[in-house]
Amino acid sequence: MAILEELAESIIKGQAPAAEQLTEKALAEGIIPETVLKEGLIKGMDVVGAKFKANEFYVPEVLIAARAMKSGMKILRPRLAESGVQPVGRFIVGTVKGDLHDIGKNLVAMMMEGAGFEVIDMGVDVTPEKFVEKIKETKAEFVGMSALLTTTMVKMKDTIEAIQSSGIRDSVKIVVGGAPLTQKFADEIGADGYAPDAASAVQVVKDMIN
Ligand code: B1M
Repeated sequence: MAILEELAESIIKGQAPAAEQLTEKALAEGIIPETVLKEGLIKGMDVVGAKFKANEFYVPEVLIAARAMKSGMKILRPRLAESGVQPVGRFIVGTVKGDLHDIGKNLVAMMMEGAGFEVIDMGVDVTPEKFVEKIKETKAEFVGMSALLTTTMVKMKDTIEAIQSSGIRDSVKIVVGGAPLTQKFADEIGADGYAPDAASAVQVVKDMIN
């Protein structure tokens, strides 16, 4: 299936128009949507994630690749829905209360989408109550929190406590990340996982599934 290799390559190179056309072409050739997703789009984003982790790609390359993936997903999403393909999992992500930094959080969201998750992006300045409401509403299995300020990272603890006291702690796995964070801090506040970068966030969540 050379076309799927071409599609993966278009994601890696960040060629949005090619990604869109190749997705259409692959579907027109009769390749099932799930295969186009896994062997084309996700495969491409996997390479992007690995390159980012190895410092071969930087933030701009990842953003451009994510844009290409979105062009492909635009074509694929309705076809996936028709064919009843379930996402790998549901992942809520947001930057915590008081914090407006969203570039890292957006990278995490894009990488997770690229890995086949349904991503519910709550944006920035998300209060503990809003996280709780969204978990209840969407029944997401995973929650990701981002913080870039030493003054806002403590809000992660408040959010975990709010999730705990609303009785839904056992229904979600919580992953945290952001420049000032450490594994030690994540352990102290009772998170289930910590990821130093967006590619690792995907791996941490996948490991939780396994
Ligand atoms: Co702000 N800012 N900023 N800022 N800003 C920092 C973070 C700072 C380190 C700059 C500095 O002083 N050297 C400093 C924080 C100091 C501290 O607390 N330790 C700082 C400050 C002080 C502030 C203000 C308070 C400044 C002021 O107004 N006096 C203010 C706060 C506003 C607020 O949030 N309430 C502020 C404002 C801003 C801008 C709005 C101007 C802008 C944000 C724009 C935006 O995000 N849309 C901004 C920016 C751009 C930065 C820097 C320059 C870059 C941050 C960034 O996007 N990095 C930053 C200094 C720096 O880092 N060089 C700085 C790129 C991004 C890809 O990395 O977000 O770390 P990062 O994400 C990484 C990982 O951390 C991880 O994955 C990503 C990589 O793969 N990751 C996760 C992130 N979230 C994750 C979640 C996960 C897993 C991994 O799981 C869920």
